Amino acid sequence: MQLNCGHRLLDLSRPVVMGILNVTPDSFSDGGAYPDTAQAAARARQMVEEGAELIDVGGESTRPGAAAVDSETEISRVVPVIEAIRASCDAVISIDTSKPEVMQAAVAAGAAFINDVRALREPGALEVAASLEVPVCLMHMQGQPRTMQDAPDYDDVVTDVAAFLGERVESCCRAGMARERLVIDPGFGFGKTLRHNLLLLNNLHRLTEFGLPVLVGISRKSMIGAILDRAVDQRLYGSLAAATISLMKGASIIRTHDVAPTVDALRVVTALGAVRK
Ligand code: YH5
Repeated sequence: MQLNCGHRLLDLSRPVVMGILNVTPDSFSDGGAYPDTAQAAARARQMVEEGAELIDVGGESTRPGAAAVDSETEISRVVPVIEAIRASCDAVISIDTSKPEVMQAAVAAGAAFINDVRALREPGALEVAASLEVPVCLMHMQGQPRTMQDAPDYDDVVTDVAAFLGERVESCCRAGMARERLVIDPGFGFGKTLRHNLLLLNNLHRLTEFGLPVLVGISRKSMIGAILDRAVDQRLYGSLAAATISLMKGASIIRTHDVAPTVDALRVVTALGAVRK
């Protein structure tokens, strides 16, 4: 499987690592109102050197309780960073947004992949994403970020998530998007209890039945914290175990904060392919 990202083809016959680059004000060490562009681009280059092929640039926090931002604010955060990354390395830049205006501005600035935790359900997002002709990751989320962890509820979480993603894939195709440009993601932690997350991880192979690449984001998330009873800065080893399981159950793209350790873990899994017995 390959993913056509305009200036680059992503080869999905081996695992691809997506490095996370948050450009929300609270994610930068200087604590200033705007993230420092040079600092963000340097972090992106470091992740690329460590083996990331995709850099996921996000200017909206989707953590429970985070304040909403308007599209102008989000654009002013992400566009300078995308331009700086594009000018200094050839990784594929992913824009983590749900807003059509931000998708448009980010792709114009050099992003070649859209990562939408709302799976193009915001008004206008489907049409704009279709017109931009870049790959899109469709993620499952139950509810809205502010309240999604209040009372997550499913008949059968794996079947429900698969049905949702299937419906979104159909909507995208009806809007004129090429099926070959779609990626799906169960959305770990987005309106899910620990039990829901574990059921999704253990049955991840069922999502590969769409014949589309599966992206997984578990890095440092609360499910790792809950299993291990560890704070967010102590979740690396647990996250590596989850990344390893994800790959063995069919994931193609792993979204992570910790690129170098994740690349090593995934290389160990990939080594099994050389013996096939
Ligand atoms: C995802 O799974 N997640 S943002 C809380 C944490 C640690 C990490 C409490 N965007 C995903 O990364 N996009 C996010 O510790 C995503 N898939 C895709 N496609 C949440 C996040 C995080 C939240």
